[in-house]
Amino acid sequence: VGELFGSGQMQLPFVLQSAEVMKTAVAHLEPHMEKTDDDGKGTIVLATVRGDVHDIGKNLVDIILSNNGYTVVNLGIKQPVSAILEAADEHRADVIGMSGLLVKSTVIMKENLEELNSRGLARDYPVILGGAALTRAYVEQDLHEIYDGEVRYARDAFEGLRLMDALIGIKRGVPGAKLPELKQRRVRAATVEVDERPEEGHVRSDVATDNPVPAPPFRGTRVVKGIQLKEYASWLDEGALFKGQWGLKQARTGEGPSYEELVESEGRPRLRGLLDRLQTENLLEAAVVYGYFPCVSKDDDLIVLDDDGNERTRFTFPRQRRGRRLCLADFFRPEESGETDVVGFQVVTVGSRIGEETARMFEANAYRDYLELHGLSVQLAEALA
Ligand code: B12
Repeated sequence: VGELFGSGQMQLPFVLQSAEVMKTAVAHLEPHMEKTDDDGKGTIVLATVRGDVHDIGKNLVDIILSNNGYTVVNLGIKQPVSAILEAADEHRADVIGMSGLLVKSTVIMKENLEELNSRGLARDYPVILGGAALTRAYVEQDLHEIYDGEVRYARDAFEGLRLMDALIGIKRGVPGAKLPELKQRRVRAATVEVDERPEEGHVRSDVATDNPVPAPPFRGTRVVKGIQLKEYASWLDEGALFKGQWGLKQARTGEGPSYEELVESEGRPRLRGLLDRLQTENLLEAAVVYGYFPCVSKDDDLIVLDDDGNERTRFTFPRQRRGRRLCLADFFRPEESGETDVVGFQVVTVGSRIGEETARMFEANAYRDYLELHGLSVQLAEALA
């Protein structure tokens, strides 16, 4: 099984299934094995950083590392650096792993590394960083430069495992243990020309301001509950589900089943099974709040008004720094036009029961079901939207 994990050519769903088998087998054997005094293979403290709630990726890392014999202290989401460091100290961690999917989290990770520096802990804790907003160059060049210890990027849980093996190997003096070469940027970041916004005044894009303001069907909000799965299931994006969430893809070697074959043999049958289950076990509580509000724009802001024309709330959007310099605010009538525009908002949910069910699956080591049901619920929320 270890070979399968390491190869990086395995399909994620099957890797998770193997992990389930391994965990069950170990749980069965453990009572019959002799206890030893050694500290185990190594310990990692894992956390999603402050302000970030994404935990699926981190939980996969937990599954893969713990099934390969590492002790994983999984702190959960939105963890401030102080909590991470306390846990690292308490559990005498060998490595710290931080996860984050928001662009904002890449900045938090940098601050966390600076905090480790300033507490003089950098030499004690090598750090592995992961999450879709990071790039290898940002971690292995920019962050590596500022961190006084070792910091590495893991594209996925398998790379995390290889790094963990290398870091622990080095720490324990295993012959031949070494980290892979650092990635160097081919082009220096500083040479990229950025067309900075002029200092004086504000640049609006060329988006038309004279198209007719649409008449909303109503003003204010409406709540819709009791929406049946069949009303939105047809909007499910299968590609996003199978590729993005479930990790179905052809092996990198080009051998084995193609993506299309996997969709037929694994994807669709399991999708049908899960959709049936969602129905019969009544796990979905789809609901929507939507509404239309008066608004105007000012520079990069969209100002949402109440019925008396007073500011209710305001969103500030980023503006392109090049080209047409578009900004979402430009698509609404400017305040100085004297006219009022209309904006529509929607919030959707598939309810909290499904979250409780996926949490139960993770606890029960049903990893493949956990990943698939979670991914499906995310894509069903998208479909509902
Ligand atoms: C599911 C999801 C959610 C779920 C999260 C549920 C949960 N329990 O995790 C919910 C609905 C709650 C959510 C909320 C939000 N989300 Co969201 N979400 C996603 C989505 C669709 C999938 C993420 C995911 O689970 N991927 C699957 C896992 C397996 O992949 P992964 O996390 O990258 O992990 C792998 C590797 O990166 C690596 N890895 C990751 N961490 C680590 C750590 C270590 C140590 C190692 C070794 C490896 C490693 O290994 C993992 C497995 O191989 C992404 C879009 C996308 N397709 O990526 C958006 C996305 C991440 N979300 C986004 C946003 C904006 C939000 C919200 C702010 C939305 C909002 N306006 O409220 C909130 C965030 C609130 C907050 N404060 O964090 C944006 C981020 C944009 C940005 N650039 O900042 C994305 C990219 C969507 C988009 N295109 O706009 N989200």
